[in-house]
Amino acid sequence: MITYKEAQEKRNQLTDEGYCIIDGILNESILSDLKLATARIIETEDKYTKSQKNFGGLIIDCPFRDPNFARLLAWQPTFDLLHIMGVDDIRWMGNLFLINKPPFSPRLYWHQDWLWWDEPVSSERKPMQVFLNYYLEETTTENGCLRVIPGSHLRRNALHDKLPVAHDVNTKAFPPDHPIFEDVSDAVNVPTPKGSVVMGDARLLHSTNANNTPHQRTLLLGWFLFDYDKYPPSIKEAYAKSYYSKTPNWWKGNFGDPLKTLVVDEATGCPSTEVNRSPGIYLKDT
Ligand SMILES: O=C(O)CCC(=O)C(=O)O
Repeated sequence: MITYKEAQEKRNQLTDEGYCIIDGILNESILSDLKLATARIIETEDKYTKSQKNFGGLIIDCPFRDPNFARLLAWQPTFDLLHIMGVDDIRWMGNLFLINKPPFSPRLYWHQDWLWWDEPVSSERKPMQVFLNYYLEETTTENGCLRVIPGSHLRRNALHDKLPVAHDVNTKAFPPDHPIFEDVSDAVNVPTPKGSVVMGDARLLHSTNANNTPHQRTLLLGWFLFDYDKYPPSIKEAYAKSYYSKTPNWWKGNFGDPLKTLVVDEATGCPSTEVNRSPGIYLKDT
């Protein structure tokens, strides 16, 4: 179990650098169940994976395809840790992306995922929307581990001006020497042991290495909102409009019960902010 001091160090790293890694958060029991669940989906989606090879593999939003995904999304050791890290009122955005990098597949492109760049809160240090990447296999620079640019969630980087709007792009249209795949000098690799979780601020520039091995590697990525009670009403409303309706598709039986308290609030009718994925004046130069 992580100590209070270690949890504060993780919290500081998430705030200052935009990410942190916690090893050994998943035990063997849930890991083997998740491996079986994801293997079944990967097999069914084989055609998709093959057709999307240039996109770095399979990326599919599938929270309701297996009850073990509910177990993962409400994983108590993660929530216990987040509370020690000082995170309150955690909500779930209703998604879980299975990301599978097949053998010998290319890099994922540089991008950030913050949706509300018109909002002044975008320049604040505290993490708001955070990805939790649960790695089911060990990742290394050889099999395509995550890369990040520490601090790029708070400070403008040369790459920001060269990148197209994230997830709007057909990466097949970009040659391998395009800046979205660039080897920037301030990037760091984030190798992970299996069963670890990487937490990342939605504003952080991130990508992955290519998988240059004959083995696939898989992770499950869920988006969470930290300290949701402190969000500006315009952002809460925007999440309500985009994500509230995704969550009533609960699993059969009571698997999803622990997640019900994590759903974002319903829309209230107050003015909501519009999606703007491009950092503007609220991303500072220094
Ligand atoms: O593949 C990974 O390790 C991370 C992928 C990721 O964070 C993303 O697709 O945004």
